Amino acid sequence: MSSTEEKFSLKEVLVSFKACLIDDDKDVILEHYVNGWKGLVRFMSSLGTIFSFVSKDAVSKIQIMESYLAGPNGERYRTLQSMVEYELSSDLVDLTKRSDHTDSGCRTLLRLHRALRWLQLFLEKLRVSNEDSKTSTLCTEAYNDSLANFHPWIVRKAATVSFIALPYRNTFFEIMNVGTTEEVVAMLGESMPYVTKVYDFTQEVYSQHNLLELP
Ligand code: 1Q0
Repeated sequence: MSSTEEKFSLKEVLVSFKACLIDDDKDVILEHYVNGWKGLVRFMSSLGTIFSFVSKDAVSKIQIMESYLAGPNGERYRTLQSMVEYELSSDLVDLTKRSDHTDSGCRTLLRLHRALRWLQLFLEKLRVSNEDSKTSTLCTEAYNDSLANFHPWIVRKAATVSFIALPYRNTFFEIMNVGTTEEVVAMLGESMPYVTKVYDFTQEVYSQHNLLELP
């Protein structure tokens, strides 16, 4: 294990979502947003190969976003607002049916954005849970109230079956590498408001531009 992996803690990942917010919480820096997701996927990998079908999809979406960020128009992808303005004004988004721009930044980020809602619900449930709470139940409830609404039956089935393999709450908290249960709860209480702000702001921008149903 490398030294960076040893130090890996969920707190550092959630801090990326704090670093996202600029201009009085009126914009989101995409580089930090993507880094937050990279950290989350790394965390998910430590839960075992059962989630590899999830991480594969998440990694491919992260890579799409990274290629835009590092590409010739990278500056246009610096923030959420600049990406939306650039892609819409340059006709780079398939609005009703996937055709010429199957992997626009807008549709790719929308998938991550929907997953962020799951994360928000799941972590909040974990924060207020007690020792007897089952992580698989919390995760399933969070999923059913968010991402599941956008997934076909077969994906929902695969996802809910994989949740059964989630470790107990204590093990989960240990993997987070934050400290005692009290410290985990405090850390979640401190960082979740930033995740919520990022989620709410993204939702607002997508809603304003009618982008919430991108194919
Ligand atoms: C901790 C357990 C992880 C459970 C992850 C829950 C999400 C289930 C999602 C199932 C996704 C199935 C794969 C494919 C889906 C795609 O069809 C779909 C749509 O994309 P497209 O291109 O076909 O239109 N993709 C998505 O919906 C994106 C899904 C991304 C999910 C990313 C999840 C990353 C998870 C990180 C785990 C963080 C753990 C947090 C720490 C917990 C602390 C205790």
